[in-house]
Amino acid sequence: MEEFKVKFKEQADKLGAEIKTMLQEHGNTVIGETTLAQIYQGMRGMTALVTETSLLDAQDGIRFKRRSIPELREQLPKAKGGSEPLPEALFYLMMIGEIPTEEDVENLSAILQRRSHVPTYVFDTMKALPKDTHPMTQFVVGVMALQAESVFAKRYAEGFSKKDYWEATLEDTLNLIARLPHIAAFVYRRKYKGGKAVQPDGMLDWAANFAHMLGYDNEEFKELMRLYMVIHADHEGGNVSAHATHLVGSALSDPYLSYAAGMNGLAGPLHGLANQEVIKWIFEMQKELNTEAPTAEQIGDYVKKTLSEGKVVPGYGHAVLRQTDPRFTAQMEFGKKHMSDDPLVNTVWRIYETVPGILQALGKVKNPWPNVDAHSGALLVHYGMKEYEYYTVLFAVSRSLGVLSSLCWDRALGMPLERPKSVTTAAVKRWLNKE
Ligand code: FAM
Repeated sequence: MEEFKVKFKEQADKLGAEIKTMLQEHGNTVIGETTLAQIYQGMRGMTALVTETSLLDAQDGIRFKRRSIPELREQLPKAKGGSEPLPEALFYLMMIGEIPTEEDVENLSAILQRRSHVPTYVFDTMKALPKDTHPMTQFVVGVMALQAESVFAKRYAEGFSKKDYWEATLEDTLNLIARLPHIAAFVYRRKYKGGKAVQPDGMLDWAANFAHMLGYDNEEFKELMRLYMVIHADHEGGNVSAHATHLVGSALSDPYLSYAAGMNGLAGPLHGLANQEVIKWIFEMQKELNTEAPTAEQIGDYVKKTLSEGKVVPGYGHAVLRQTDPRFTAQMEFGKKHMSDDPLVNTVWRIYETVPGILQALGKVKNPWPNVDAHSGALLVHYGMKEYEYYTVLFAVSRSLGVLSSLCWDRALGMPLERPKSVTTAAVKRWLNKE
């Protein structure tokens, strides 16, 4: 068995034993209360899930095994000559719980390289779709076609022991993560570059090879992809894509089915699709105002117009965060380092100076600050990737690292079927003696 798998199993067994003891001693401890409002309002603030990979703090943002985004950028191994963290290293951290050595990361990159072949029938299935189909739909169809390769589904059909679920889940996870950049690049090249594929380069790390297959060989773009794949990977367990993956996985649907379910959620405009909405909104503003660099006053008027039309300002607000998202800040730092005079990037920064005050003044928006999606598009456009409908696919490739490592933890810890209780409003009225 690969050393990576052995190490993960050791960690999982240790944690599993701790949880067992904890539940024996404290299983009846009350950890919170639920109000009527919470069950009608998207379960905000209701603690109801366990996710081992990351934890979100409303003020400090996301932490992966206690490491913040700035700490990850500093501590995770980098590519040779690069200064951004390697996403393989983050995956290792989420699975093993410690910062990997350079050698650990090289081994993991090699494991992924070996597993990266995508069968032709997957591409043929995707080719059957009209080219103008949304990139997220093409991507998820590719993932679903690949489901035929699931080791978990095959072993389950043959009949296998519960104690081996984790290994088949990890097999599928590694295979899927290895193959996703190929499926994603195929969507991009097919839809926007006349179908001309770029062959993978086995010498490159996972994110750099993805950039290469997309057709971007600029070293800075590769660095951007490494950063992008790290910061979008996970955001604890309650967000739509993580929760959907976990929920579907709890039915013992294999990792392909579970991940595809999560990515259908990521494709929603209030979640991952917001990154395409942001750049679309900025392009429309530039067009309407007939300038590449609108002033703060012009931006303010445009924001008010957006709100008066009953629309949200994309890239601003968050269900949990109550501060500027550190993932936004990391991208801003990348922008300052590599493209400080880019007009579009400067517009993103001017929007940042303008929007929070306006949203705050509405009195109802709980978080007026930017989230991860407010910045990502402008960086991509700088390197020539203007096809904003594609952006959520990049997010999806990155999100695989978090939601699939979580799924491995679910299976290794023997997490059960998720089945919360629901009620009708008539039942609620009876509780309240209104009927
Ligand atoms: N622009 C205008 N109004 C906003 C707003 C924004 N950016 N963010 C929140 N509001 C409104 C919201 O529509 C609601 O209004 P009503 O009461 O009239 O329905 C009110 O403020 C209270 O909402 P909230 O409690 O502050 O936010 P929620 O927790 O319900 O929703 C978001 C959170 C992210 C869905 C919401 O802030 C939003 O729609 N933002 C814009 C879309 C976006 O950027 N999504 C990406 C989220 C990102 F982190 C990700 O998943 N990738």
